[in-house]
This record gives sequence, C-alpha cells and structure tokens, in this order.
Amino acid sequence: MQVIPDRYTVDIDSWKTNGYLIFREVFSRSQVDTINAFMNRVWDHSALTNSAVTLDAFLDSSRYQRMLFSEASDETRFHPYKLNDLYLESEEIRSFVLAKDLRKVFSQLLNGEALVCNSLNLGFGAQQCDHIDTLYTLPRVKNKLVVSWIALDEVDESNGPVKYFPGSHKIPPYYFSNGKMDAIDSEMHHFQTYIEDELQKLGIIPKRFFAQPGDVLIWHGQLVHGGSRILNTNKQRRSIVTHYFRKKDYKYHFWRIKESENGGYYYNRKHPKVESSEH
Ligand SMILES: O=C(O)CCC(=O)C(=O)O
Ligand SMILES: [Fe+2]
Repeated sequence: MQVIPDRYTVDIDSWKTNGYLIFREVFSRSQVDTINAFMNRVWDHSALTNSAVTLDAFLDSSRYQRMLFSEASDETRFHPYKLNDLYLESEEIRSFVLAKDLRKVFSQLLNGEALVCNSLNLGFGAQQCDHIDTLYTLPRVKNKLVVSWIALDEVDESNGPVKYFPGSHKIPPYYFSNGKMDAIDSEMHHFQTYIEDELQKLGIIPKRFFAQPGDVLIWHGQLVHGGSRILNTNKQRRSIVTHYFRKKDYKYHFWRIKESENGGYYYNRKHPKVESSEH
C-alpha cells in the first residue's frame, strides 16, 4: 500500500531547530475572500453586536490609542491597526483560525489540543519592533504558546512583511525586575538590548515572510519577530494573528473553555480594557 505523505505532519526537528513552520495555501482564495468580505461587514459596523470590542489604532504614529471599536472613526481603517479578539465574537473567525488542518499541526507542536486565547485582525503591516509574544501572552506552562499568522493579502517587500529570526526561540528568556517574563513598559529597553546582543552572539540573520493569501506562518511563543517597514502605505496587508495556549493547561478554568462549531477550542474571556495597552 502506498503511503501518501500528509503535508500537515510536522517536521518536529525543523520546529525545534528553527522555531517556525510555513504552510502554503492552507486556505483557498474563496475562503480568504469570504473572511475579507466578513471583515468589510465588521468595518461597516454591521457584523458585530458587542460594543466592548477594542481597536489599537494608529500604530504608526504618536496618535496611537486603544479605543472601543464601536467609537472608531473611518480614518482608523486606513492606518495600521490591530482589531482585538474578534474570535470572541465571531464563529467565522473561530472556524478560520481553528481550521482542521491547522489544529492538527498545533496539537503536534503543543503536545495536546490548542486553545485560542487571543486574535488580532490587521489591515496593514504592524511595523512592530522586534519582540517575543510571551511578553504579552504568557502561557501557564513554559513554551506552550504557538502563534499563527495567516495572510489575507499578497505580501511582498512593499507592504511590511513579518520579519523573524530563525532559532531565536532558544535564547534564554529575559526576566524583568519582578522576576517575571511579562513586559514591564519602563524596562523594555533592557529587553531590547538583551535580545539584540543575543541575536548578534548567535549570528542570526532575519528572514521575511513573503506570502500569498491563504499562506500561514506558525511561530513558537519565544521566537523573536517584528514587522518590516511599510514602503507603500496604500497597500493593504490584511492578516490574522492568533495565539494558542494548550487546552489542558487551562482546565482549572474549565468554564471558560468553549468548543467552536466546527471543532477546536477557545478561551472565553472579557475583552481587554480600553485604558490598558497590551501590544
Ligand atoms: O503582523 C505583523 O506585522 C506582526 C504582528 C505581531 O508580531 C503581533 O501582533 O504580535
Ligand atoms: Fe508578535
């Protein structure tokens, strides 16, 4: 009997060495079109009923502000933004970020089922400085955070591709003055210096993720990454970034664990507060 290799069987050695994986054409053009059409309805303010949804607007300027999405002006859509946690509101988003093939990958990487704990819809490159996501989304169990980045537009050098540093997940974690790994804003410059020194010591050269709509980059929670500069500010770079914990690590909060209609799990929590800033 001929064994047909399954392209969603994870190359664990590559994951351990590099801290990322790339899967092309996970979603068809029509699936991407459906999500983009849904996002148009979100921006028409016809698709959401919960007015607690928050938007991090004007990421590219000193006008940066976290606000209620229901109060966001039309202008916010045309500057880099992060629209937070639509997974809490929408089965469309949940089914997308918990697609069966992706779940298969996550459970191999996490050694257990994945639990969506955060999602960000972006319209443009975020141009975020180099960071690791555990600064903002720390799992209960070390290394049990994976992140998916799903392209909803074509990405080339002009629209701010994600930049990532292969192997950087092996850099020992940075601990802030309170002994924890969660970011302390006033100490972030120490974190930056530490990471830059470590990257240099290891001689790690960054790569950029050029993509077609439907392609997916998956990274380890400790992988250093950021956003390249946007060269063409008119060119959209829609994407969804999703963070996944391991479900079994949250069983003590079992009442917050919900099952998505098409399979997979998500953590049902409150939207972030407008005063605070996460990313
Ligand atoms: O899409 C990007 O440019 C990177 C976003 C990112 O790193 C994040 O949201 O944590
Ligand atoms: Fe990130």
